[in-house]
Amino acid sequence: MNDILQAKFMREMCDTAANMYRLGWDERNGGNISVLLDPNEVADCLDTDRVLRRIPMNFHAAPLAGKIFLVTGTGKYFKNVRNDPETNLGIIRVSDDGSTAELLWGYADGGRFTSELPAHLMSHMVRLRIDPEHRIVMHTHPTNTLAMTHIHPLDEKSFTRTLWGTCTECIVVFPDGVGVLPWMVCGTNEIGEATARKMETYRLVIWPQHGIYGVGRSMDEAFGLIETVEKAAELYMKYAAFPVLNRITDAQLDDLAHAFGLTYRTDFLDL
Ligand code: 2HA
Ligand code: ZN
Repeated sequence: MNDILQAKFMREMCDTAANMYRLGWDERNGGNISVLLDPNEVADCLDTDRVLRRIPMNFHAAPLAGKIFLVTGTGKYFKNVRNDPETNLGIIRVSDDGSTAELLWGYADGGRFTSELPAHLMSHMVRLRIDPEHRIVMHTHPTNTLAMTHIHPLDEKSFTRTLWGTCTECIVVFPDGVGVLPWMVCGTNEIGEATARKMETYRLVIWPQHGIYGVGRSMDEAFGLIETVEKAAELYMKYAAFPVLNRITDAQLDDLAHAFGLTYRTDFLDL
């Protein structure tokens, strides 16, 4: 058996949580990450026949039956993940009927998975239908993105257009734009279902005055999407109060999309 703490997926989770904390996005227990694991990589470092605990999920995730996830723990701080992964993280397998999480490793102090598990697993279900190589769901509280939801209209067209307009790389990184939910109570099946519905067309979903979700095939992809939105929101927060003299026009964004061969939300521009 290999040492699970040295597994690539574990190191990547620890490094990512530490990095996000360092960026100031994950105060206290803010934020959560789930990673769909390769069963062979898990079997290299864990006896997958040994279930430590069975934890009810209070929603059904039957399409994910048998799938194994590395998930941050509820009430746990990103700041502490790297120093104590076995307490702050868990590896769960979705039971055959999709209603229970079978704990294979972690949550060593008797803890359990993030309160946002419904949004994570429902988003995994939707994204796996769209992209069989999908792996990561990431939720965090990036400062400027949250600030922007206080002062900018929340319709997806204008929010995306503003982000695209802040700097040239944005439309290249997220040509599919950003989904925006109305403010909702977090941690519920309802916000999970609403988030997953947005994930049918977006890889980024904003929860106003709360945070953001990003998804991807890799940690770098999910993180890179969120990082780019946060950079755009930071720029916006720096210039929003000033008279704007120069901006990227809709025609220029369209030129950029053509130059990069992008399929993008043309309905978010007025061409
Ligand atoms: O896990 O971020 O949305 C703490 C949160 C809840
Ligand atoms: Zn949150």
